[in-house]
Amino acid sequence: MSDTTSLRSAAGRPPLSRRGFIAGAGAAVVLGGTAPARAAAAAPAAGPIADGAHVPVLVIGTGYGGSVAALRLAQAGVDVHMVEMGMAWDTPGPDGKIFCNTREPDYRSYWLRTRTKAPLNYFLGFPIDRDIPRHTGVLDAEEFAGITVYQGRGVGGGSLVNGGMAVTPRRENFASVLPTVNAAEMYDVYYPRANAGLGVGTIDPAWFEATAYYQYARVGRKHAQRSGFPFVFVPDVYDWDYMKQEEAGTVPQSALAAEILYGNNHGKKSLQKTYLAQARATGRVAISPLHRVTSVAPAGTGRYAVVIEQLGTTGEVTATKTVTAERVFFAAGSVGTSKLLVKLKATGALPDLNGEVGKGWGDNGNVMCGRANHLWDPTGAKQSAIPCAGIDNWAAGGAFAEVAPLPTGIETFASFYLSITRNPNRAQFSWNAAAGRVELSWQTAWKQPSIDMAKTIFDKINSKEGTIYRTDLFGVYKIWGDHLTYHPLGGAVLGKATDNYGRLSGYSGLYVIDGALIPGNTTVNPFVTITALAERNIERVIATDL
Ligand code: FAE
Repeated sequence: MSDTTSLRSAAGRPPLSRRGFIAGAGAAVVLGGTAPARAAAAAPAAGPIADGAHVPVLVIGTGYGGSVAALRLAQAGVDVHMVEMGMAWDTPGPDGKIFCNTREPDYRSYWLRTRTKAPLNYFLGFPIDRDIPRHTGVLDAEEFAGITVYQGRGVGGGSLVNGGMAVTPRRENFASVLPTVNAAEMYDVYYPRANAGLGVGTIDPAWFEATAYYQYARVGRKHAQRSGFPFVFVPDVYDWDYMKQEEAGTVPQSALAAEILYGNNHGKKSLQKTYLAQARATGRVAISPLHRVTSVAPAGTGRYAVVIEQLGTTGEVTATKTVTAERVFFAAGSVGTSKLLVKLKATGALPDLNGEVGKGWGDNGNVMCGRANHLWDPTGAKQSAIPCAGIDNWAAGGAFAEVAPLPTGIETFASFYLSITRNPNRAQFSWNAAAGRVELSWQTAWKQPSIDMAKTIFDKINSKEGTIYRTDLFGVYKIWGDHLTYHPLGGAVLGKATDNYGRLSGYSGLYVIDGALIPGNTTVNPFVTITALAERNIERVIATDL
């Protein structure tokens, strides 16, 4: 599957590696190719995409939107090349594991940083970040002036680093999520299709009640219910049977060994195990990891020229390639797609993109906080890293709070929450020509509505329980984690920067198919909605454009 070769190295240092790639079908098959053309392409390509290659379809990014597009196009008989700036993540490091855990972040943890940037960066008032070797690690903490945006880097995108919480928004809220999309179609066809494709399941309620690893969630439930808030189980793509076996000691531990933020070695059904595995099995999908797209521009005769930088594992550019494609799908995530489109419009590569490009970006109202419980309410030294439940106060207070783990390995008496709130603020990406970079107009103060909405839950719980907020998790005497988001959405909004199916305005054959389409908020965790929308859009594109 990959040629990445790892050599043992000193602990914590990156192994020497040749650049990895995943080779599927050959590239040069005409869109909708005939059977003979297909047979000619069946031999796996011998390496990553070559300079000067022509491909029918090029997909930028291998997260949810990109994976759905690749699978459905391949099933329709179209050969696809996926270009991914992150690594393949299919080869163990010196410790025999592909990913490191949250307690011992090493060179694999962060994307091109020399110091970790943990979302929860203080403990007991002390900073916990540490030095690490610069490496193309799996989690990017991308810093803009007013917000740090966490994103997955590698084949599988955000599915490599996320909590796997697979939540379909309540139907009554859908109109606020995607106002131009037919809700009946989404709930009858595309949400079910996405949930099936992702392998979504729910925790066994009896095991939930019994296991020490969800004591923290049971404490969260008790406090929510005593204050009159609905407590709901949340589906997840983690293999719940595997987690039971982890507890029984019959398989290697993963969720129960604090593996989440920097990747999960076993039980989580990331896209590599679902959509991308199916896509590769068609023989029509090739993936080039450690390849970053920097430009897309018309090349005449209905083709686009795509400029790609090949990266080494310390981030150095080792080659620059230009390939052509008849169709290009932007699936680089909300930030990646928006940054590319804004730059390409401003610098004259794609001048006919409309003025909506870069607009309508939101943080899904993310805000974090912790509560200090009484000594008779321990949350457990053992905690599963996979969240399984939340507190739903959306209708009354504009907040849905995930009861999140704090898998430190010691008893903290802390309850920890990631709230998704109805924050109305929207930011815009713009090109700073002098600095040669794309900037985002978000301001930290714009989190205040999120804090106010989260307080509708936690002020009440604190008052009922006689407890207080933790002030030692995000700094010294700082209650709110208001500096970040895990859920970037928007920047190329459906029906504004694109038509109602993701076709970019101004350019036939260019599409957006990721979180950039969604205008800033999904009311719950976003990847099921990103996947379902991609399923809807690609079905239409295959039916009408190919
Ligand atoms: P994404 O998955 O981000 O994929 C984009 C891909 O494009 C990435 O692999 C990039 O490396 C790649 N890329 C970017 N720029 C380029 C370029 N120029 N050239 C080549 N490749 C490029 O996009 N959501 C949930 O629903 N439930 C959760 O429990 C949850 N937990 C999360 C926890 C964390 C720590 C984080 C960071 C996110 C979490 N999310 C969760 C959010 C979720 O992962 C995110 O919404 C989706 O991954 C976004 O999907 P996209 O397809 O838009």
